[in-house]
Amino acid sequence: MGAHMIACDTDVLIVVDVQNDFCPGGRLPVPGGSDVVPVINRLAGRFANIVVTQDWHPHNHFSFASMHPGKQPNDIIAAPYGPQILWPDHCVQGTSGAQFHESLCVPQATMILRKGFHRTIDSYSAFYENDRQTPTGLTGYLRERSLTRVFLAGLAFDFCVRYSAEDAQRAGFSVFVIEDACRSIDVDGSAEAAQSALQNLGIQAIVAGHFA
Ligand code: VGL
Ligand code: ZN
Repeated sequence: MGAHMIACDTDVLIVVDVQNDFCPGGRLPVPGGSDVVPVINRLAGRFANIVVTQDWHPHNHFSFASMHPGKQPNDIIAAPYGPQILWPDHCVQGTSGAQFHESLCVPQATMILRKGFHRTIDSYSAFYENDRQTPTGLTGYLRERSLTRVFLAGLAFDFCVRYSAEDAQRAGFSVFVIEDACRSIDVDGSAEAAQSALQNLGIQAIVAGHFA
């Protein structure tokens, strides 16, 4: 990846979950979460194609610790589809916490993809829900628009960005994670686990400066 790389018409920037609840002051704050906003705003000017994702849960979502008596955020429960970390209530449909950070400026984005709306399935990836089987439709959207290279930025690196990257690669896209345009939640070593998972898969980590 050269230092003067400019995105072309097969490239799409996916801006993951830059929402108030994932920023300082929100319900599930990602440390330094709002720091990605100016980086993404600058990056966005380089892309002709941008998709924005929005975590969008019903108020009684299964991933909320509040739905499981005696459980706390960060506890892990056995879901039908495997282990599920429990979270504080966050990104509830229609609330201010679910809105995008007010300084996020990507008016040229052509699609807003909402995920996590099935009450009993969490959805980290922008492509598949956590059961690994329920598609969001994003693969079809990208393919129909002949977009082949996926660039990822946003929150949180160790959950939604990580699983979006893995699914995008599995679907056959070339995947790049713009590391300084992401921040991690980092529960129980999840940031390092995400880092090595992506590295082992050969998913390329780049920095925003590549687009300077
Ligand atoms: C996310 C935890 C729960 C994310 C969403 O956007 O990374 N993490 N819901
Ligand atoms: Zn969520």
